Amino acid sequence: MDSPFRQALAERVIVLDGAMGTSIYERDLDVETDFCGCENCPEALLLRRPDVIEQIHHDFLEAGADAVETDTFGAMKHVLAEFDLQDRCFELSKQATEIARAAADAHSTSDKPRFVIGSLGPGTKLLTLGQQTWDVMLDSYAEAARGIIAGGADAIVLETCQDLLQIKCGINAVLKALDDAGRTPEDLPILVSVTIEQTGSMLVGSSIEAAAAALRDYPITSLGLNCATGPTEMGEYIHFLSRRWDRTISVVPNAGLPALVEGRTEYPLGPRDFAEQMLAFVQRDGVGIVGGCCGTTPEHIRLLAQGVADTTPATRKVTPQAPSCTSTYQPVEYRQDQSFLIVGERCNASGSRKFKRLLEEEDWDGIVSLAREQVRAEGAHVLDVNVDYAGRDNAKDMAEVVSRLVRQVDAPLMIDSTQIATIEAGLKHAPGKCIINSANFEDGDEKFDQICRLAKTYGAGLVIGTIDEDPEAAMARTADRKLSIAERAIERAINVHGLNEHDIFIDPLVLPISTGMDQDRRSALELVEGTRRIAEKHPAVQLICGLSNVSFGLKPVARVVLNSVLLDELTNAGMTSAIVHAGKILPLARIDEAQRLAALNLVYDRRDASVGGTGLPTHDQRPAYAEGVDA
Ligand code: THG
Repeated sequence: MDSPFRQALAERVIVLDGAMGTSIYERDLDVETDFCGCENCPEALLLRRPDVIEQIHHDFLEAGADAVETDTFGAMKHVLAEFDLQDRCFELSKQATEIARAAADAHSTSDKPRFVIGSLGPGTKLLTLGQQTWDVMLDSYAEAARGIIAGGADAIVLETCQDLLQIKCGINAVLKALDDAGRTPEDLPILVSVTIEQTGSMLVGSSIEAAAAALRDYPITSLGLNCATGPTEMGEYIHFLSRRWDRTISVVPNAGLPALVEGRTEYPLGPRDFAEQMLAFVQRDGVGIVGGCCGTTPEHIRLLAQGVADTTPATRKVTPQAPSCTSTYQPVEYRQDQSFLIVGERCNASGSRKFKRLLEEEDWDGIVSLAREQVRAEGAHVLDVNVDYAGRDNAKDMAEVVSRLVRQVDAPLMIDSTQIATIEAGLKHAPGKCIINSANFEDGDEKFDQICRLAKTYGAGLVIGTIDEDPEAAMARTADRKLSIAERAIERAINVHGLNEHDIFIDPLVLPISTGMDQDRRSALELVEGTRRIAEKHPAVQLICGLSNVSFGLKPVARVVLNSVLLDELTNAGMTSAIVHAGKILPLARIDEAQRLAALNLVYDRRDASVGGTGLPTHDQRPAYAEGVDA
């Protein structure tokens, strides 16, 4: 069931109103009597001067706006708290929405229905910079959203967003408020509008590419830009969205780049130029929502609405972004052209003595350096982060490490823990799109489901290991079991939890090969074969493994050779990603031929051939299923 607002969006370009903030401050209002002493709190006007807000709505509707935004930009509890109004969050949000509703209804006709969009701004605290916690912000946005829903809004916009973590939090808050009210984002759509500064990124540093990649799996109806600059400066980003964002795009610029003139902020773009530049977005980029931010007046909106009525929007041809995770700053595609997705293994308390020591010493800068080294010197695309360590508060450590890495290292994070609380602590601090490592069926469906829900809530990819409840053989040791557990996992993650196939990383599990135990000798070849079968049947899922596990117990030089040779076999079989010590993977050309063949003998469990290089095996000695592997 589509909402009237969504129907309208499907049929025509929607014109929003112009500036609320600058329209208020243009009026000669008194801080004490009109704002109740709350300077810079537009919501405070609702207490004694609702007529001002009503008039502003009326002026924009009269000018031809299809929709007005509520006076709730700062109506979240944590912002109202700065004026000691936090207890009135719901009431003010509802009242503001009712005022907009009444104005919109008064101007609605059957061929021009008018809409009310509940506005939620960024607040005054940045989550990613640690100025507030996820939980407090979630609660705060949810309360304001409840008021907006109760007041009868047609949609909710998270606007002027400066921080992807805040957007993820805000979306979850609105979803919660909708759910509490028995509503859904289908019948009350969520719109997201980010602010790209003149620097070319959001305040926290995210590019528009990162924003689009990190937000695409959320149930939002539109993505676009507002504030900071005029239309011209937004051109490049809107053009990107036009080609790569497969839903509606919104453009809500200021009336040009603000300039400080004699102590006053002035917006240089007049109504005619503003409308002209905006119509170019409709004609060229096929944007579906246009409107004005700071400095735009009813006259700007009048000319815009008139122009839109005579303009045919471009038909867009969208090629969605390749499936990606993101750092705070940039996306990183899951499928790398000339390589596998290299996940650096060294930020792991049980996988690196150095990291463990840094963690014990709480040397956070040292941890940042180790992370940077993997990216800069070793070529890691993504960083695995695992702080599981007996005797420490793992969730606290994860929060600490992640909050530093997301600011200081430009690589997406793989949040690695066996504990749900530790994983969630990491996700609550990461603005970008992470990958969770990992879920499995060892403890049955319930824990698997909990982790899938984390992936949905925080917008993350998910590694799933081929382990199930079977007490005899929990970890799949044969290619058959690897495939069958992988299929159970893929089916459940997609059909029960709505994850994308491309966001699932199946880990067919590498077990150490040379333990001396007979059953372990086949572990690498079962892995290669399992990888091949999973990749063949599910070409869209990602395949990953913790490569270094295979060579536990061997001498360091032997580990480098075995890991590198196995990796080559795996990538040829369809492995797309691996957790590795990136600096210790050698290209095959740099491995001595005898050592390479010895490693292959180990991988394929060719017991008759001597490990070490004499009596080199031929391809004929390889098992049948290794045919076609370019060894
Ligand atoms: N699958 C998934 N995640 C995983 C694993 C996996 N995460 C952890 C692990 N396995 C992958 N990471 C490592 C990290 C380090 C080592 C092995 C696997 C390792 N470290 C050296 C050692 O223990 O000998 C220590 C090196 C040092 O101290 O510097 O081998 O399979 N999904």
